[in-house]
Amino acid sequence: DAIQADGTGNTFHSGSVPVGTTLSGGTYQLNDGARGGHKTYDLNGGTSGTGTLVTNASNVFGDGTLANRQTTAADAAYGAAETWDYYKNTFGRNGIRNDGVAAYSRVHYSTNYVNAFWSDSCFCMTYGDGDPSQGWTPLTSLDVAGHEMSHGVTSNTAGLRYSGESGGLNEATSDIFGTMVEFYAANSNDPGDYLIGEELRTNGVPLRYMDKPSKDGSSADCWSRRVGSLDVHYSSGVANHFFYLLAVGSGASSYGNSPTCNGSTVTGIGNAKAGAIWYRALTVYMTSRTDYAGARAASLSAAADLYGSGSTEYNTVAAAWSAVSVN
Ligand code: ASN
Ligand code: ZN
Ligand code: CA
Repeated sequence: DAIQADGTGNTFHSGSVPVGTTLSGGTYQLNDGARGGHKTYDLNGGTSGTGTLVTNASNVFGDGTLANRQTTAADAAYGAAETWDYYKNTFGRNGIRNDGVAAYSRVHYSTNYVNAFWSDSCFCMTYGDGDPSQGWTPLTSLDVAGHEMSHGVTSNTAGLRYSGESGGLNEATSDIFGTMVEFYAANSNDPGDYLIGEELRTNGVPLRYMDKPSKDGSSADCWSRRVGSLDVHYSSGVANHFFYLLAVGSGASSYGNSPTCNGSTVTGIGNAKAGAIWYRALTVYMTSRTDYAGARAASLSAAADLYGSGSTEYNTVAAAWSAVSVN
C-alpha cells in the first residue's frame, strides 16, 4: 500500500526543503498526498504527455545541482506545495478548483526552453530548463510556480480573457499571487520581494518589477487608452503597480521606489490586506471581460465587504488606482 512519507528536496533555487512524497512498492514518489496528490513528472526533453513520475530509492530528491535531474523536480514540487498551502491557509481555497484535487507538474520540457506555463487542458504546469548559454537557469523558482498555478485559479474563477485589458489583469493576478506565495514561503534562499523571476538569470535581472514596471523597458506603469493593445505581460504593469502601492506604498523602501502617476502619496496597507482584497475581487466580482475600470470597481467592492466602505483600506484602494491613472 502507498503510504505518505515526508521527504527532502534539494532544490536549485530554494535550498533544502520538505517535499511531500509517497512510498509505494518500496520506492518513493514525488507525489504529495497531503495536497490532493500533486505529482511531479520528468518530460526528459519531450513536449507532450507526462513523461515519467519522479521516483527514487531514498526519500531525498535532487542534490541542489543541475547534474542531478531530480533537482528541478524538487523545485517544482516545493513551489506547488507552497502555492497550495498559501491558498488553503490564507483563503481556505482547497486547490485550484477548490475541490481538493491537485494539478500536476512537468519538468525538463523541451530543450533550452526559457519559459514555464499553465495549461487548462492538462490541468498542469510545465517548466523549461532555461538556456545556460544565454544565462538562464531552470524556470522553477517559487514566484514562477505561484504565477503559473495562479493562472489555474484565475481560469476557474473570474476567467479573465487572455487579451486586452482583461489579459493584463490575468497576468497581474499571477504576478501578485506568485509574489504572495514567495512571501508566504519565507524561504531564506529566495525571500519575498516584488520582483518576478529574480532567481532565473545568472546576472540577477528579473523578468518584471512591481514597484516600477517600466524598469523592464516595456511594461506600463500607468493606465492609458493604449494599454490594452500591449502584450498581456506588459499591460499587467498597471495592476502590478497598483498592488505594490496598495501593499507597500509610494515611498522609497527596501523593495523599491514607486512613483505615482498623479504625484500623490500612497501609504500601503500591507500584503495580507492587499492580497485579501485582490482575491475577493478576483473570485467574487471580476468576470471574463473585466477591464481596468472594472477592476477598480471590483476591488472597491471587495474592500468594502472586508473592511467597510470608507475604511482606510477602502480609501487606499481608491487612492492606489488613482495613482496609476485608473479613475
Ligand atoms: N510564462 C508565461 C505566463 O505564464 C507563459 C505565457 O506567455 N502564457 O504568462
Ligand atoms: Zn502568466
Ligand atoms: Ca520574486
